[in-house]
Amino acid sequence: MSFDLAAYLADRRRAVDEALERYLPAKDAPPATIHEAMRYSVFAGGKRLRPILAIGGAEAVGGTMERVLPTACALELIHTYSLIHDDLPAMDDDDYRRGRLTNHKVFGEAIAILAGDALLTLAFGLLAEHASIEVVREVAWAAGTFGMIGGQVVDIQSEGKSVDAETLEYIHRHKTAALIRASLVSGAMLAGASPPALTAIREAGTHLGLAFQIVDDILDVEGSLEELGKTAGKDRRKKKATYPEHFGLETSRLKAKALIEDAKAALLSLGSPAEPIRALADFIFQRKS
Ligand code: GRG
Repeated sequence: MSFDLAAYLADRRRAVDEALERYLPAKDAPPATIHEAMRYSVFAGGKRLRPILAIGGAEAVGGTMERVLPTACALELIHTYSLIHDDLPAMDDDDYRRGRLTNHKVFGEAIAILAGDALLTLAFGLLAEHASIEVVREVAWAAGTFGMIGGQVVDIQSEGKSVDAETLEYIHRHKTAALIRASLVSGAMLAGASPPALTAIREAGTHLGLAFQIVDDILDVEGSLEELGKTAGKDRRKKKATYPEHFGLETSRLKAKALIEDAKAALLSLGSPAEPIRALADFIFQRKS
């Protein structure tokens, strides 16, 4: 029987949402505005891809979802903080995210900045309490200036310029791929993965992360506000460095597909427990939102 990814995603997403519900401060806990703003963006929908990858990373090496749930939630909180800040007028200046108005459109810029800061702070609090020091380090590097923030800096500095393929790959590997890889790796680390298993997971995460961002670039060209939950076509209007702009749509699709196959090949040595991540790899390529 083939693996039922839809059921797997629905089950893991429910568990992640229930845990997030527990970890986020109550909407009416004072000062209520900030807690409402945090919850507004976290519970606006979202695929929960990073937490599910953390769970899949653990399960691939014999671990359990329960052990990694707080870390999985921390990764989603960091991701949500990056979306809130990325949407600010000083950055991408977006009105829609996850199918609703962006955080600053509802709560104002000051609260949106603080909501992002608060989610990041809460995430590291959760990691400190429930993860290992190795995982805290992994996530900190992935989210920081040698990871996501570094990629965002080069992305912003490249707007309106024609960048070479190396810079484009640098942006994508850092802005997006670093946190995706850290998600898989953190789950596997907490589950006590052996060094060879961790190497395989790290390699798969590197390929998956880059493929994810290339597909994101393609969706920005081909998708709509209804499908994506955010304004489509923004990359072109903002003259962003993207794969379709640099290589064309068809070559970008081929590159993403090759990366997905590389990721699946890296996971072969882990056998059937890695089946959910292999199915997730295909999902990343086929997704429409
Ligand atoms: C502001 C520090 C800082 C970093 C911003 C990741 C990032 C860097 C910005 C997010 C904006 C963006 C569109 C990034 C490209 C790919 C990406 C992360 C898309 C959104 O991720 P999904 O599709 O979103 O997993 P959901 O809503 O499903 O969780």
